[in-house]
Amino acid sequence: MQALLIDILSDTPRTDEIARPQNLLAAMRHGSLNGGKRLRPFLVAESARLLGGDPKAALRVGAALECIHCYSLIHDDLPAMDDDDIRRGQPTVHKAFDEATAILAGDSLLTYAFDIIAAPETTLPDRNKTELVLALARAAGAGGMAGGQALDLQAERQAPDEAGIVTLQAMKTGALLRFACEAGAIIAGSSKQDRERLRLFGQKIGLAFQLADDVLDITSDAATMGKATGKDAGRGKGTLVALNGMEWAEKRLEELTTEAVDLLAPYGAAAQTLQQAARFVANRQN
Ligand code: GRG
Repeated sequence: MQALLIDILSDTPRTDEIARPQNLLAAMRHGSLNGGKRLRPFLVAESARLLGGDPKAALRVGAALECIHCYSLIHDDLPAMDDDDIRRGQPTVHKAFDEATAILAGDSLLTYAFDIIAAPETTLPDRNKTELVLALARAAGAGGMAGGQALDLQAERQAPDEAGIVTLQAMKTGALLRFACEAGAIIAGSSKQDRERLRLFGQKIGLAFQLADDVLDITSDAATMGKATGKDAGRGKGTLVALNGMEWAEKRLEELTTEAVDLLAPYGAAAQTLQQAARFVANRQN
């Protein structure tokens, strides 16, 4: 993954590109090559492997998804959004460069994601590529992650109820994780039933991921997380943990993990790694 991203973000312009400004590329590298768990590409690779999809294509789709994830972090850290100085234990992109460069680095990573999938090096049938582009656009756009971020900003002015928080989180964090798992089925050209199963698995993981994040915001520290903690309470932000308490959150995390693991039971031992990933998401420490 790292080698592929380094190659994609090289200074050398590709066919039909005019030039690659070095400062912009450096900012994109800063925001995408400096650490990170690479959870989303891992889920793409593993869900594709489970269903017999091409591993090289899965790696490229994983890289595309990671570019979108990194763009979202760069923009989320901007003063107009979450206003953070540290991400992945490093200065955020607007701190290491400047705000305008951080905006453009995010824009360019977002755009590269679709370049990576559409490029001839992603050796999948056109039909599968189109489905991937459509599913990723919907996961990242106004009806997915970006829309979730808009609802999150709105929530600072008017606290949503529990259903509102679940919707916001399913969009802001869940949509990309759901896509990560569904992408494996699209890459493999799987049946509707397999695709739906992986999509549901991704949905459970998405809910668990955000719930764990809300717990860690209270229980962890900046050194472990590589970013500021205690921000939700500081802003009086309505999270499911704030609403229902820590004991409820721990029980809900267990429920979601069991539901996710059970969804993959029909695949037997071949699904073990994805099932472990579901446990990791709920029990992660950063
Ligand atoms: C700006 C359009 C736009 C969207 C921002 C992703 C996001 C939406 C905001 C990030 C805020 C946040 C901390 C959300 C909690 C869940 C989350 C996405 C955490 C970071 O993901 P990890 O833990 O990060 O997978 P690494 O660094 O490991 O890749």
